[in-house]
Amino acid sequence: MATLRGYMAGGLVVSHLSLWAFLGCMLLENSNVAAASHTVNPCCYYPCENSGVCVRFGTDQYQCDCTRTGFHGENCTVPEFWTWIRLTLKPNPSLVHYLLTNFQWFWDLLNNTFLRDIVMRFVLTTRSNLIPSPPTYNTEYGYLSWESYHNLSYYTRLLPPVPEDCPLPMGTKGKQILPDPKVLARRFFKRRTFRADPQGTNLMFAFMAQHFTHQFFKTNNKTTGFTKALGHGVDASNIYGDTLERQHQLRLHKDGKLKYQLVDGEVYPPTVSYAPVYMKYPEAHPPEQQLAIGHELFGILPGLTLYATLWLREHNRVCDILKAEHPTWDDEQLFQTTRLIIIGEIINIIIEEYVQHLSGYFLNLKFDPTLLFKERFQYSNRIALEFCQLYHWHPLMPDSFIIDGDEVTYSQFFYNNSLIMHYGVEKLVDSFSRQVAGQIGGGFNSHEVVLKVAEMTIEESRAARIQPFNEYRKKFNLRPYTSFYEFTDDLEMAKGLQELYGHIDALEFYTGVMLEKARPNAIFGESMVEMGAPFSLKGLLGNPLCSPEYWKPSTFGGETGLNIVKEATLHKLVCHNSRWCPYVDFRVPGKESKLTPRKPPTEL
Ligand code: ISF
Repeated sequence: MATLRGYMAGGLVVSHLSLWAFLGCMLLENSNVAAASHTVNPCCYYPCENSGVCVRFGTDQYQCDCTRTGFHGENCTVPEFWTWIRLTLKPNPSLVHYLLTNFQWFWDLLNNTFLRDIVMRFVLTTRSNLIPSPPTYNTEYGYLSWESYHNLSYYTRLLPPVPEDCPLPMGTKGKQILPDPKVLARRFFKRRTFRADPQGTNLMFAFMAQHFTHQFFKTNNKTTGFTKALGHGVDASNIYGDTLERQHQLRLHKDGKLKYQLVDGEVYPPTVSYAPVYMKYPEAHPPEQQLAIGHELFGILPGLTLYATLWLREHNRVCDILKAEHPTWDDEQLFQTTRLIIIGEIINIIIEEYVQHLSGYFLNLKFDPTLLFKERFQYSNRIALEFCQLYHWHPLMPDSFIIDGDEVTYSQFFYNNSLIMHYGVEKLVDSFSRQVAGQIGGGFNSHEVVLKVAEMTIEESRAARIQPFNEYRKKFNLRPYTSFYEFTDDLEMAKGLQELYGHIDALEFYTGVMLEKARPNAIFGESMVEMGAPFSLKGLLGNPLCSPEYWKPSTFGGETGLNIVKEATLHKLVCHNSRWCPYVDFRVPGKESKLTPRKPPTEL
């Protein structure tokens, strides 16, 4: 806690703040807005820096708890000696990013030495250390509470909500009324002409992003801040269902396998008549065309059904392999062990290919849980509302879909499983891998059909009282922006945002991460990576499978199973489960990774 002297000095700051609060109230009264009291909650000023915790005392006083922040002083602004040394030596994130995305010759050398492990360990620990574990706040509790820790139905929160009694929606800066989400979406999010992602991200990536993240982002739309995905991480509930009941409906109960149907000799997810689970389809949709999948929404897009089909085939393929080695195992053990292998495969593909692509790094990322065995690291994870907000990447969606040379519009695409059966897995993978996705960051790139989602995300952030973008910049060790002109290079946008928000410190979180200028030749801006990567890596490595207790051959039924996990690739996922092997990658041809291929295709 701050010292007595610190606290007294804090009192001085408080009275200073109170004057402004008083003026604020006058203004409020003049503009006929009801104010709860004449003293403003001092925590509305976000006075505590460097992750200090603001606690209100009395009515107009506060204390910053700087414990273990490495700082002291009333607002946790004075670095301790070692903190000062660390900060002085620490390169800024833009420089680190520049180094990691340039000097290929250097990384090519490093990737083949023990230094790769050291750098990878450093990435994992520094990123994960930014995520509190055990988790802290949630939408209901802006202070630590047992309820918040214990109740898994909440998304956690990295920063507490803006206090209810603040004079302005974002605290003490900006306008009385936040901009209309519709206006924000139409003016700054809406696509003018399609802007391809400069990193060459394709639709295979876009659908993977959606398929993968929907296992842990299942917002309960009835109340803000709640989730239906109680696994809080990579649990493959998008494949196996998020309840035991659903899982049992999807299982064949023979040899550990999942139910399936054969169409022209090809394996596809079963119909809902055969595996009776709830799937969201338009009312008139005939049951024999409704496919039963782990996630109830995955019938919406054939890209998601495609991944559901691939994972279904992979699950049943692994069951056969396990059964051959363990003829005595019952259905349950084959199922459970296969599920662990599938989860391991997912984590591997996500780290070594998906995140590798997203990062644009020349450092060869490595999925190796043993890297953390000597580190202080908690094997647990709680999904945060901020992570969910960040991951709304709808600008990835193209204007239309080009499948085997045919142009397919959105209305022809939605709920249309016949596309999968008509073209087959191979042609879909090939087409999605060849079609470039939209750039996520920088604004003006959301297709009309997904524009509503941006609006809803902004509405959610308001209902949840998410703190301003600049507060999150500080939380993730980034310098807060001082103006909209620094935040974006687009003058029209800077001017518009200034007009609507009134102050850069009142800019909202989601608007901020999406509209921030993208890094040169990158898919999005600095904040998306610096804020998203910690959540992402903590979620992947915090999985129980990566813990010393689980990460051993026996967990996966022996060396064979462990090797399937260790050697999983997107290429194998597709080519082990299709008649012929299409072009498959997370980026369009011509933008292939300049890194040495992970596993040569000949190994298949
Ligand atoms: S997810 C995400 C970034 C933003 C969101 I939302 C990642 O998954 C990601 C994770 C790690 C990295 C990049 C992207 C790299 C390795 C890094 O840590 O810088």
